[in-house]
Amino acid sequence: MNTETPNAGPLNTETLNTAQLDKEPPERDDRKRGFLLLAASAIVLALGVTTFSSLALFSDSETSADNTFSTATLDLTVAPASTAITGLDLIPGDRVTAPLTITNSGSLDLRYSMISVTTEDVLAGELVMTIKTGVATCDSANFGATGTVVFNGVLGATGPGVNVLGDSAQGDQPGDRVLAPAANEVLCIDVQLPLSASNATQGITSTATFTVNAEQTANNP
Ligand SMILES: [Ca+2]
Repeated sequence: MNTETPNAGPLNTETLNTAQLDKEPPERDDRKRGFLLLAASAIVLALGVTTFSSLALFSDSETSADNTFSTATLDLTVAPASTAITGLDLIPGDRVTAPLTITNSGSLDLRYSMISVTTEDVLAGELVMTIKTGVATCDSANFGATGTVVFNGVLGATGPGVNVLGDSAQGDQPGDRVLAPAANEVLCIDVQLPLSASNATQGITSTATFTVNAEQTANNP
């Protein structure tokens, strides 16, 4: 028994130390419980957030469809396209009269101008051309009775020609004429070789080309 006595101390000491380790002070127990409660709360909170995000979010979606864009057309028609007016073997005092119809065949307002270019300048410079709109009957006998004069001058000239109606330069110039979509107007053209024509005009042939230029009126001052 005595031989075991010297070991009793260390054994007891070890037992005591173990007991001390297992039994923590009351304050530390409280802190541990608090920590565990916090951790559990955090887990519950995290689970709660996850559940809320995946199951309880309302949403909605709507559309605005058929947003279409297209462009208009600018299209001018001149009729007849050739030999609108012809005067052959003229002598001083003769005149010829015929209509030329301008039609807006496109889908937007347009303004147009007209240039006359001839194949020579001598006869073209002595032939007198008068253009009217609103003539009830477009022939030589009735030309003077109705309508409004929109041009009075020579038949034309070699290139670049003569501005008969308005100006083909971009924009609105005096004499430019406006036509709405599907609208048309008849230009009644009267050409005469005046009694005062010079002898130099004998035996000459002059051919005129009337070129009509159109442009949009909107966004084009
Ligand atoms: Ca113009």
